[in-house]
Amino acid sequence: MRLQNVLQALIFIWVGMPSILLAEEKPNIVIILTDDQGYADVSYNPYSPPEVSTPNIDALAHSSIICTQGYTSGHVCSPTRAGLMTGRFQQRFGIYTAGEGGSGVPLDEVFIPQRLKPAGYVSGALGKWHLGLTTEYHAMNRGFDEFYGFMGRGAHPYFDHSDMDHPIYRGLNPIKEEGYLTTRITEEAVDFIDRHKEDPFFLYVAYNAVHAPPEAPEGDIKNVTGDETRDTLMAMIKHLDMGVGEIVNSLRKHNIFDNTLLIFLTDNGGSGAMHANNAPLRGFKQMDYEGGIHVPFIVSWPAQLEGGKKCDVPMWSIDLFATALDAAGLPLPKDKPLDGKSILPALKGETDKLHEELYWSSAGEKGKWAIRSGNWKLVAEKNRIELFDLKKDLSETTNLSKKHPKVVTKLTAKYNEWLDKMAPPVSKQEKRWNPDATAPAKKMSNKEKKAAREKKKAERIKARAAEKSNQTPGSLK
Ligand SMILES: [Ca+2]
Repeated sequence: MRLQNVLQALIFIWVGMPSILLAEEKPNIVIILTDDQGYADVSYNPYSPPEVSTPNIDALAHSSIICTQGYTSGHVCSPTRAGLMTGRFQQRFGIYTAGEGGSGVPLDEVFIPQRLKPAGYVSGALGKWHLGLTTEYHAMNRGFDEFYGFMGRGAHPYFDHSDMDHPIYRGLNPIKEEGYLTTRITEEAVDFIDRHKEDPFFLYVAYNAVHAPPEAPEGDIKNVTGDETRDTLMAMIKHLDMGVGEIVNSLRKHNIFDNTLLIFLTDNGGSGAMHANNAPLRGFKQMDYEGGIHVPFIVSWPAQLEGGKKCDVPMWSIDLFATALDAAGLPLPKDKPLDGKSILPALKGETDKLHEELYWSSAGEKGKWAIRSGNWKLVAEKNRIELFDLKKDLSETTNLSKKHPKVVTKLTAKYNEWLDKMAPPVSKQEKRWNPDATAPAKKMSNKEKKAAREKKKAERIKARAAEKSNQTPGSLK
């Protein structure tokens, strides 16, 4: 080799080195998303009742930053997931309800792993997908390199995986599976970390625990509260907590915990049907009171964030996309601009505000929506609007709408302005609740009555046909 070539080679190595080093320093990103877990069903919450014991989640919380004002963008499973995976208001692409999200996120939306891939990230999704049932909406076709879990519907049995209409998949292939699903998801997470410890990776662990059905290994169900569902829920939480512990241990074992951005949160508030406890918050899943949308939210990244702290800045699940890009040193996309923001500046104490407003809407059918602006929050259902001051009244006990009508008017206008920019619901339900749609019919002639009956019949036939082709059971959230 001539001297000039040697020099050129040396320069090449020298210039190339920083980027190689940088590539090695890219953090792993792990999102643990639990399902329907109560706000007080983590024992680090001082309001947690005595039967709740989550030692592993507590240990993680105490070494991390506890985000005390962490929200999800939906009060049920699928809309939250759609917002989380796209970093955008899910209403931007017409998803307001679980049925709409479960039928599939429009294919022109971009998911987190698609943006991380160019930076060398390998991505895995585990557990519950609930963002479309058919192949084109499968995690493997939305940027993930690996998938283990089930695709559609909110619920999946924990022990019996024999229903091959709704199978467990590995990658794109349905598999015959055995074992307690929470444990299986944990094993898959640990295996993923073992195999990819040398790469920067993005691991999305979407436990279906502790969503219905209430099922746990028999020996773990202790008669503690006198409430069988609650006791079963505790056993389910025990396995979920063990899973979080194993994921953390696995990262520690490989010496990659410090440079892993790990976010733990729940997809919506605890479920009333599962006897969850959301203290001190009001309400449950499917509501826009705090108990439906304000969730356990923990962020760990020892290499960059000082742990053992709390962050009181309002933030939400939609922010995780921008946060992942920020952590990976990647630019924000210009196409499909994100509505979420990186939460890292808030976690580092560099800002005390990320969003002027947070919005919730499940569109017209149920007529539920909410907006949070500073400490004010409006919660609406049909024509009832309540106003709360969350700073003084986190439990939303005192409706201040009569005392502060101007605040109600201002926030209602802001909500309407926001909703105007959102897409119509993909299910064709109305965007806004329409009181006339359910009003009793005025006096009609027999001829008019007959015409109305025929119109309704045609609509029913059409809806049934749409439901058939959609294949998403509307009752499952
Ligand atoms: Ca859920």
